[in-house]
Amino acid sequence: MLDAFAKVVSQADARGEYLSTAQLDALLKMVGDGNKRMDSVNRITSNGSAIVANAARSLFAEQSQLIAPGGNAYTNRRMAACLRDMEIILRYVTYATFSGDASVLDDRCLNGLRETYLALGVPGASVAVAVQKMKEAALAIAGDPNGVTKGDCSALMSEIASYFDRAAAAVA
Ligand code: PEB
Repeated sequence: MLDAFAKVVSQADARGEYLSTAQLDALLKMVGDGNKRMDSVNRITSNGSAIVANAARSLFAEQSQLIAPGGNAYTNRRMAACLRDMEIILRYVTYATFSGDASVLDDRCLNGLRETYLALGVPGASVAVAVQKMKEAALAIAGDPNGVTKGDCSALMSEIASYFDRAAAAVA
């Protein structure tokens, strides 16, 4: 598991080189923008259950076969498993956001998830839709300029979007 710092160090170490000025500058910028990153994680985390519940409601409104008898989210047990899965994925997206690197998301959440869903008969494409819905809600909350110092968060927002896209692509 890497973060943005460990990744640069391990790449340099593999080549037996010192860290380059460009690498140091990029990390310096990340530290300088650290409050934006932590504010985003805090906002997504504290709105986690609403993000999950609203995305799930919207998914089931669009794909009602999932909650009809025989559907993959039919019965309270499967519904609970589905909401839990969405919460797990959202949580790992916040870890990746915090560390500025996707490896924790890849290694501990997405690795083998497609195969797990195939084996369970969980429709991966529907999970991907749910993840995209969580992405929209999370970006609206994290990127809301009200209540914080206004600034340019576009790079961070696209980074966060890329973690959701990665999760959706891993199961679709
Ligand atoms: C992944 N999900 C399920 C299971 C596992 C995961 C391992 C099987 C074990 C169980 O039921 O608890 N677990 C989950 C995850 C990690 C992990 C992401 C990462 C670390 O450890 N069904 C739908 C929707 C979708 C869904 C499309 C969006 O119709 C999910 C939610 N996942 C779903 C369902 C089950 C499941 C299990 C319904 C139960 C399937 C079943 O038992 O038939």
